[in-house]
Amino acid sequence: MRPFSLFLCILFLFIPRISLGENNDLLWLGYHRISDERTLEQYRNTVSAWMIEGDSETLRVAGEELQRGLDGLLGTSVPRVNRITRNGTVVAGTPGHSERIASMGLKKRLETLGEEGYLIVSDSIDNKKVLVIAANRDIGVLYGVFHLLRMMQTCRDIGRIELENSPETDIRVLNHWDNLDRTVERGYAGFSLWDWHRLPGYISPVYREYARMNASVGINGTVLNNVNANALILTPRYLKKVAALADVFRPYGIRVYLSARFSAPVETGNLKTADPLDEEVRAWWNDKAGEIYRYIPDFGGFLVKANSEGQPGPQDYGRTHADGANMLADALDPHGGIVMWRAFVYDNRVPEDRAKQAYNEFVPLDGHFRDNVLVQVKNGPIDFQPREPFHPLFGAMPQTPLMMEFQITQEYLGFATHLVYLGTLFKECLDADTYARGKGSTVARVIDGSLENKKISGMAGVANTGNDRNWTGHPFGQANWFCFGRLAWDPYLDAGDIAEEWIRMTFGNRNDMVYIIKNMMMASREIAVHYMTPLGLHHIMAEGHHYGPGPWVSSGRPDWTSVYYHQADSEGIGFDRTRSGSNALEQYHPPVRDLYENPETCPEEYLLWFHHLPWDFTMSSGKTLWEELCYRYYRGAENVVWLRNEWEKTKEWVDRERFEQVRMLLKIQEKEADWWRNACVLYFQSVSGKPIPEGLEPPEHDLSYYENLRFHYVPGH
Ligand code: GCW
Repeated sequence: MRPFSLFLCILFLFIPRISLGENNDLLWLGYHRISDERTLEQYRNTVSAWMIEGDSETLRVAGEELQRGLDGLLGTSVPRVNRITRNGTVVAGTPGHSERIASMGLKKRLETLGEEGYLIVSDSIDNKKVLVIAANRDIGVLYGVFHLLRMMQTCRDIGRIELENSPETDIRVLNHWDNLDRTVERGYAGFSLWDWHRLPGYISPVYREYARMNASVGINGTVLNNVNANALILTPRYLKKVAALADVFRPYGIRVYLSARFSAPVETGNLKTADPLDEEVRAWWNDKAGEIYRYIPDFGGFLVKANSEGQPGPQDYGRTHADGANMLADALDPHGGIVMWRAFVYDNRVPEDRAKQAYNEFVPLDGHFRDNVLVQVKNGPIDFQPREPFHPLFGAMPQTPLMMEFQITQEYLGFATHLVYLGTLFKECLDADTYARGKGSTVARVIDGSLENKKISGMAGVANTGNDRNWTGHPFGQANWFCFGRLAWDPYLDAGDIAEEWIRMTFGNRNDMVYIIKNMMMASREIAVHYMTPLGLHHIMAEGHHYGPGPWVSSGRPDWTSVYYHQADSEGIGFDRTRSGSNALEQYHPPVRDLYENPETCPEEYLLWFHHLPWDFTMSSGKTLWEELCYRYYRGAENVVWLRNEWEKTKEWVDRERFEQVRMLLKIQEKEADWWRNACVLYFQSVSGKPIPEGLEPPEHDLSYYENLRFHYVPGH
């Protein structure tokens, strides 16, 4: 060996073996050794061995997870045992497969926990202290394992555990807007995770990791393809690929669903019509369902976008959304499948405020859907804006299970470039009181079915994943995926607590670091609202790709322009949705309606959503509306500088790779926040004719500069 090569070899031996990007890849399941020695000591005394009783694929992965988690967190190999000979053995299983667990007198408690629930209790068996994870089904055991590991990852006391847990909703799904060519509509983290070309022969290890991550936060389903659907997904060639994915996901309790294109019988079945009342069409869907279940015996069902933004649907044949949904529901019902029918419908040929149209279409259909149909409603009445009031359909369809649709991918919140924690956005909606059945009728209670005693319930999140090595593009995008899962499982959790869990699991448990990052996350959404759409403004982004501001957009389909939504002129600004305007407020129950109807009592964050007001309207701060608008834009942009400064403080604690990534992204975010502020303030000034208040730094360029910016190949479009 040449001396230089020898030197390189020796050098290599001394280089620490960290693979680049490893922390990013592992997401929140890095299981790094507990750094606090006292906690470590306590954990090592409490957990010294583990056993899983019974045998199934799910129990096998639960065992693998325990092994991986405990070894990592405790920094030592924790043995699997089959007898309890020492204190600190974790015993996991179901009474069905474990006599030990069956004899523990947990039956009554387990009865209330359903198929997916579990309990974790400290107990003793044969005079030895044990930690028992018990569930009715294997999947509950896996969820219990993840719960115990999460407690350890977040340094919780595990000395004496006594807890029961089960999900509040039944269907907890990601919606992938992934196309068959691997592009992702509104995706900002690379290409689709699904390698359709090489499936089913090649099973990427990513699929299993994806399932693990989802299971760790309680997600139990995935809709693989875009709601703007390609009918090919329902053909045998693709069903084989779908089946291969379903096989990988199954042990983790993840069911596969598909977006169905309503016109598939015409496009791939050679029928002349897709009319849902036509016998041949109905027979085609029945056969299709049978075929799908031959490939995927536990197939979940269909998600459908119909008669929306150009997609085909039952209205093409003079039928209703219920006719369409019920036809598919009938086809799936014998196999146990469900239909998630989207309420995101609006039509520019309908001379009505877009915000009112879904309610107008769907409320009359309440009570007309089959039992296995859920109507999937976006959180707000327009479209995933930085801030929207809750959708009035929540609380208006007592006989229909309504599923929540949140958007995890940040289409309107800075793509995968801006640090925006969505926990606060999700919670704002879930906690909102619809007053449908008097005070306390929160959106969360509509969604989990408890308000009207629904038999089925669910929550969907439009995924932010892609084949970027960190899965979500922005390292903090991971928190939004995590948070969605936690809230789908339990919509009553606190956004701050979830943020804190994620930080601890992802970056470690140093309290000073956790404190800083949590504050950043908790403030981040409001900051973005300020520099993008303060005071209830909405839908003023650039056309089509939605990258950056576009308050001037005024040509083309009116309900796709900005001027339609902000209605700014020399007199004032805002969309009048009170009685004197579109009266969208009539769709809300009286206490909400009355509160919002009056600009003096309407929360300022929704002011311009519901009111058109003069520029000199006096705000609670004493400033005029014009001044307040300007101040908010400036405050939003300034606060991004604050975010950057806060992040700098974490430098010594966060690993270098992620620290640098976030640092670079925050720099871009700062520039883009300034861009939003400048473009919007200048544009609104051009209509209000008012001066930018003194003390606020004048924008760098003039309005025409911002209006003329053009971008090519914007992602996600
Ligand atoms: O938010 C809008 C998006 C479209 C999307 C549509 C929908 C999948 O701009 O890209 O289409 O909503 O939710 O159907």
